[in-house]
Amino acid sequence: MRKLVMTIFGLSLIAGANAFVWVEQGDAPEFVGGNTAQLVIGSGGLTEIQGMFHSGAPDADSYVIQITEPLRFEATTVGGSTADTQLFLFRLDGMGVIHDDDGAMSGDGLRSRIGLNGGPVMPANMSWQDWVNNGNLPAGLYVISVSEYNRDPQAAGDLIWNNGPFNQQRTPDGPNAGSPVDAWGGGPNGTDITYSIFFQGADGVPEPATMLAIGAGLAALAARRRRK
Ligand SMILES: [Ca+2]
Ligand SMILES: [Ca+2]
Ligand SMILES: [Ca+2]
Repeated sequence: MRKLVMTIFGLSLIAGANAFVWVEQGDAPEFVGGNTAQLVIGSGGLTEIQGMFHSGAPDADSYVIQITEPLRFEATTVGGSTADTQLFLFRLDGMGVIHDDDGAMSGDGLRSRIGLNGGPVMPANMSWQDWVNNGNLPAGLYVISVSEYNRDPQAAGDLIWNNGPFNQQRTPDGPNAGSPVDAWGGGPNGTDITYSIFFQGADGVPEPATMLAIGAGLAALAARRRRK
């Protein structure tokens, strides 16, 4: 049994040893509920997503991530793009959670920042810590979307978040704040431009195949021990 425990420990170390960067696969979709976001697969700590806004049409890119430490969670495009970005966080059911257009920290410029260092959560004007401790961001899976200003998520034909005020992270405050995202509108056709979203307190979604492989390895080990 001790050997088995050591093996499990070893496997979990291998699986969780390395923080990782996710690179957009193709063009990540615009989240409109269901499975319309790219799964960020991996474990050990998600530090960055690298992607691209594509020329020719307005582009929002959506990713499923895991928030592991809500109190210290942060996502920011500061230092990762020259574009005027926006960040939107959704629950898996499409309901808006929090959004920022232009970050609240001095020097953020037109780049975006949500989370611990994103300033008070508006319009409630609560500290990040109080807002999280009030049960607004339980650890788990979320969808994060990045877009170029002014490509915005909509519900039933109207905005989930108002366009302003800027330099604040805000919970949904638009005319359809209480409905799940079902479309995106507006935004520039733009040129190909790369972005990075930097994270803390986040991780990827464990890969089903990896989980199965580890499970199969353990099953084989257990069977071998039973034969002895
Ligand atoms: Ca893209
Ligand atoms: Ca896209
Ligand atoms: Ca912006």
